[in-house]
Amino acid sequence: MENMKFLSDKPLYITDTILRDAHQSQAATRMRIEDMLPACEILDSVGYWSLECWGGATFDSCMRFLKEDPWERLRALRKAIPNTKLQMLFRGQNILGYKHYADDVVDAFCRKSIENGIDIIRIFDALNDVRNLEQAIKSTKKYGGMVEATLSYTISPIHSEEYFVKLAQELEQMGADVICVKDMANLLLPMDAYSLIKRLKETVNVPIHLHTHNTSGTGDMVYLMAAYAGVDIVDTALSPMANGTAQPSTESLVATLQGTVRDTKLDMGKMSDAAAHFRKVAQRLKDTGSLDPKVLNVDTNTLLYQVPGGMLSNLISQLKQANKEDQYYEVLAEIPRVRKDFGYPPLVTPSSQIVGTQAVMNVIMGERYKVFPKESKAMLKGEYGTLPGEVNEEVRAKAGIKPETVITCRPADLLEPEIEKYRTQYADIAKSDEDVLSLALFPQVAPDFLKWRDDPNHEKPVDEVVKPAAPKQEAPKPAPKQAEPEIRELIVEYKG
Ligand SMILES: [Mn+2]
Repeated sequence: MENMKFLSDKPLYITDTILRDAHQSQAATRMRIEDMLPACEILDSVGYWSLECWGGATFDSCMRFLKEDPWERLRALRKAIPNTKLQMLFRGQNILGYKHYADDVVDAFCRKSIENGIDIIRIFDALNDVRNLEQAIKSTKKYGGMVEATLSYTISPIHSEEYFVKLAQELEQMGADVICVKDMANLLLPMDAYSLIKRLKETVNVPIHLHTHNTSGTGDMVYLMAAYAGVDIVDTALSPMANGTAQPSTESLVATLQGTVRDTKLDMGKMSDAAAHFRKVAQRLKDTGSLDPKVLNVDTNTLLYQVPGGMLSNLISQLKQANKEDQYYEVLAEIPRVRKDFGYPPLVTPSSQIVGTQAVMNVIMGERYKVFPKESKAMLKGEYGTLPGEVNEEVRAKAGIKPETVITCRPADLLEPEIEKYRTQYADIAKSDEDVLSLALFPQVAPDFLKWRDDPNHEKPVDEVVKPAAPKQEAPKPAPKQAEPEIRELIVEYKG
């Protein structure tokens, strides 16, 4: 140990993801508010820096699968957790949806999130186009929230350490209170983590928050090396839903650092009590088939193909549906090629769905780029922002996009204010501004949900029990009406 020196002497702060990313990554975001509330008092007393509990896929999942009002969930959590900061994940100009929204919608969403109980908003953009973070950063600050501006970490010829250090400087200048390194696919290796965190600490003044998963089995080592390099905060999950596609376990890291200068000072006894509760929840999710134990295995394909773990399981189920399971490895090999043609976007919602779907189409159609889902075209046209690297112009031409029509301004500058339009459109079903936002983000799901919610005779859904060995089941979806396939219909629930 003589050669290893901590580059910080402050306690390491912990964000626990048990209420959001842990079950999003392991159990298709199926944890319900009833699973959370009994443990809230104890979670609130552990001493966490924050609890991640909202945003990401939880909003969609609440309405689509659980028949829960996501806003009501947030208010219930805030009431039950009065002392610990509550944190959410926010996709920049995409908010919690899959397309760009106008600035007034982004502003209203930040405002309502904070009013209903959120303290910290982690804001990312799939392409790391900082213009897509501008409005969310501005609005979060305006309503008194803390901004965690985020680097979507990936590996490519474009994404060097230098690239991320420069990006972090930019985000600090834009007003970030904290910089998050979001390694959604567990691609950041321990030695690279040490080097990157050290550089970031030397370059920016705001705290650095590291987020990884344990998909490829390196997560604990990543956090230990980052702790040595002086990272301020890391994301872990309580042990019952830790590891595999979720975060490394909180208790293991806390124990590792005990007695060092970076001792987290978190209460192991209280965490053990909270874990006893979530073990039961994890068991229920296993019994109902939402938590497939396969996600707990180390999957080193992530390291080989640079594809997030959740994306792999989705590819398998998509190929099964198309009866093309035998082409799994062809699709895996096609993903990096599509990614290169598209200018190396990091693979995170929604770019992971877009690149993944395009790769599936390229393989199962028997001809590359015979079909372009409309989201692929939008991405190549610049509608999601500037792609990090050079786009293959032949591919762009095949998609029918002329180079001179590619959008180079901030995409949201082309959008007129939308919130009044939504308010009018949904006047008959929206009971609040929060409802208007739910409807604006999920027009296919929210109307039915709100009708169900406001029906005094509605029945609570019962868990559909899936045999443990059976594949995950999705709610039946209406057949797509468009001529072009819709991402959402083809590939659902990639995890980010
Ligand atoms: Mn994540």
